[in-house]
Amino acid sequence: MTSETAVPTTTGTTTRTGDWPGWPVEFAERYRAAGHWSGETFGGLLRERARRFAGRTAVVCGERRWTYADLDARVDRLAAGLAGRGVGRGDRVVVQLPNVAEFLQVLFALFRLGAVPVLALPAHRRVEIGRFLEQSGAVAYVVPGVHGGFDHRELARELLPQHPDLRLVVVVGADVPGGFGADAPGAGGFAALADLETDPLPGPDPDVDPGDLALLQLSGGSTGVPKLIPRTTDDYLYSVRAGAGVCALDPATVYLAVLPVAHNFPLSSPGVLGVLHAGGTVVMCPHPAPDVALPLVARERVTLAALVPPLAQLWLQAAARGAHDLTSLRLLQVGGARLADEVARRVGSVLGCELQQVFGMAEGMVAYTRLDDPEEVRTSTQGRPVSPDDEVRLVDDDDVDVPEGATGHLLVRGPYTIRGYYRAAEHDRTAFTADGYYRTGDLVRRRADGNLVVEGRAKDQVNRGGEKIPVDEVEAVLLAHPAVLDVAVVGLPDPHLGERTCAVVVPVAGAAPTPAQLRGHVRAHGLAAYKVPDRVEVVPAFPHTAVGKVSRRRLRTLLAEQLGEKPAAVG
Ligand code: OOB
Repeated sequence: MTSETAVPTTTGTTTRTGDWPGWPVEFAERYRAAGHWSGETFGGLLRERARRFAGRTAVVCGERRWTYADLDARVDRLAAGLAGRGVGRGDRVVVQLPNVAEFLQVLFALFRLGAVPVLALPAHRRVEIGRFLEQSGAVAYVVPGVHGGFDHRELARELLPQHPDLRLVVVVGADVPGGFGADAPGAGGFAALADLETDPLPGPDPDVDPGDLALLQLSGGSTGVPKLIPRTTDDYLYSVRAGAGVCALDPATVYLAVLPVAHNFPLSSPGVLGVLHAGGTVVMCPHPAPDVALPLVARERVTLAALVPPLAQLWLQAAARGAHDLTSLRLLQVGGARLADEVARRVGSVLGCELQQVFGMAEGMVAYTRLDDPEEVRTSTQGRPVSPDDEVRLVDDDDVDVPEGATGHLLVRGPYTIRGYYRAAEHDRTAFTADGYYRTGDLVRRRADGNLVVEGRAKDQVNRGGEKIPVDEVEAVLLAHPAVLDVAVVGLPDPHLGERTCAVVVPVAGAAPTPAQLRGHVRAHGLAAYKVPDRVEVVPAFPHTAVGKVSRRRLRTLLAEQLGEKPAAVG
């Protein structure tokens, strides 16, 4: 990766490299002058916190507790080991780890080297990981041994020959006693993380340019192949710092990491990075189910947690049974998908804590309800952007601003919202406006008090309880099945998940594929399990729109009628 160079573009000069567009220089200057882009680095941040909070607990994982000094020292030892294996500044490294302390060690070791983590989710499988390796040109892949019954070493073995840039596989779990990889001892011929650790490099930390890439996040995707999201140190650290401020994090904060920590919400909104920024404690939760999470809340006196709506509902049900001491909990963040107002209203009384709604995206903008907002705002809106320099527009199909209070397409621009994807210049032309706003695909209304309400979605994506499914990706896989003539994947309302997926399939003449065969086909193709359609309906033909396109809206209505359900309130 080349460091920041100024390249003239149609919008003026930007902080772009060849691989991703940065911000126009006048914006960059404004964000620096406002103090948003502070020039601080993640590696430097941990170093400073380790000095200030040396003996305080940074992370709890099972029975293991690492102080800030421990974490910092382990990060140094791993950074030295990775450097010894040739991982350096600008190198991309796909990191696919569950919620374990080593996630933070790996992340900060890469930050310290100026290398760029590509943050895969544990649920991703051959197709997704293969794509991340290819799109990023990653030199290394960090995996657990066996997690959730899946052997990641086998996947690495399969992918290695297909990706010539990939030269190092690091296995973490094999060395955690009693941990998530205990059933699969051994790194399977790859480098075990513990064996990589070595004496810290002498001399000062490598130079890291805060304008360079800090990490690559993943987009939920709606059209084509899901894209990588280039986040710089300046912009990401600002969103973390601002989020930590809005949530009033401090050294007494004990955060339970329930959602997969690689996701932007539990990572940076303000998430585990915000907690480390504040000198608090991160408690890694090995599984999101209430019977695992709630005893941890009680044991570690957790003050803060972040959930998606279906999990919030499960927590409410479990907490109502009263078996666990949840008195330490101060704040519950819920986001990633629309939280129903009636569920929102129950959080305070059942869990005995405040609710904060969070509406954000890995591409940047994050809105929060504020801690001192009236109850009505916290239970029926998704809050307002965290930065005074977040710019929000609500427009109609022709990009004309809708009247105040009306619902429109949400466009966002600001100091931590990307100006384009990684190596995807062609796609950027439609994903962003000419003046740099990101088209979120969300249908949003802004109330007179400035709070946003998410009313629906215009993008071809299903939001399955916070997990984003690009429908055309699943459709393409189903179309490859010999018995499938045509297919449309739509979201159906689901009382628990908000939405679940239904693949509507038109078979080729004479064929009669069964739902089980088609679901098995998607799974065998190597997609993450959450993308396997929840339901498959085989129909003789589709309803079409006036222009001959399949009408997803009509399909949803027909299916809902057939199933006796209300259609999902999405575009
Ligand atoms: C978060 O990030 P992503 O990138 O997985 O998904 C972004 C999309 C948004 O465009 C919107 O469609 C949906 O997820 N969404 C919500 C929501 N929060 C996200 N829809 C309705 N209500 C909400 N509260 O999901 C994400 C990133 C950072 C913080 C929080 C969530």
